[in-house]
Amino acid sequence: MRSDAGAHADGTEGRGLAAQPRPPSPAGLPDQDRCLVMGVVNVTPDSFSDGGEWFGTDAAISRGLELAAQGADIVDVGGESTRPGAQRIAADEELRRVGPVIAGLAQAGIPVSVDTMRAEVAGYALQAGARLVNDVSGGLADPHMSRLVAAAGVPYVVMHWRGQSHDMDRRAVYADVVAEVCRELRKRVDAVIAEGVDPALIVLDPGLGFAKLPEHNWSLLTALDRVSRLDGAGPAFPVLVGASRKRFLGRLLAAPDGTVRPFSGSDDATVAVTALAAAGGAWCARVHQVPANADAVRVAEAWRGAASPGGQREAAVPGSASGTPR
Ligand code: PMM
Repeated sequence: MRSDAGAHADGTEGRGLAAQPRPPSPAGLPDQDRCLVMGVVNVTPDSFSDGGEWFGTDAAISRGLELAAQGADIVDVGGESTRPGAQRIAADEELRRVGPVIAGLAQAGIPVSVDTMRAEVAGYALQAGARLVNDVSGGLADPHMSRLVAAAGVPYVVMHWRGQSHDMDRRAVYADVVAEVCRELRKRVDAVIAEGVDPALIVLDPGLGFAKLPEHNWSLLTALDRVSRLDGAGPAFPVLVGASRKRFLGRLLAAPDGTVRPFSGSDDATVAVTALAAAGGAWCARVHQVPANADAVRVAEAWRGAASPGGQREAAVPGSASGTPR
């Protein structure tokens, strides 16, 4: 007798990496026949992954322009570090950091997202031209955020989050991480919809590294289809994955003596995760280094195309022609 293992809520059988169709982009954002690439500009002196590198308006704008030229579909601008143990900064300082950078990039025609937990900062960022609010707290840090996003009618990233960075590591306790993350995200989705956010504008994010141990991150990465449907049979939400330069990659790549690989040495591993997540149906990968990730999402799309019913579909690569010998 056939086992039900691998059967999905929508009746499709598990087909490995290419099992699930990818939901389209929310209105107002780039839509491609592949996973998108979000390039990161942290306008902070102390972010875990690139702190200090782009601290300053001119340096940050130049970096954002460079990321877009390298193939970023969206540039994510943040002014507050969320590295484990980080303390919060004042809202006016956050605004001072991100406001001119967002304005400069938006004026250049680049799709910009603002990475903030504060409604006040999000409001100014939207006025400056941001098209997406990326809230790592999923609306929990600021009770005004959902209403602001609802009134603005812009896409909203709702990330799984259990509390501020200064003590998030002690919250990394799960009996079944995928089920619990889906359940907690479901509560946030219901709450923001109740505040008026259009479900069609919601993007989900499992919150890799936020109150997660390495094993939690890996479990979530291999269950993106469950995250996308919040472990139920409802419609799929687009899923954003932020694995880039996170500690779990540095730990995976530790030297034989146990020395954790520095974050800048995990860019190749980030590309591998991007390829796997994109092949698994992720909508967007948030990364610090764009070029190889832009290649990876195209490889993944070719993989998905070949694995889909009918197979052998060409990836949407400019200049590619079906039947061209390789
Ligand atoms: N991670 C960081 C910051 N913002 N936003 C989303 N949506 N998802 C993430 O995983 C995420 C994020 C922390 O990374 P960084 O400070 O090294 O950029």
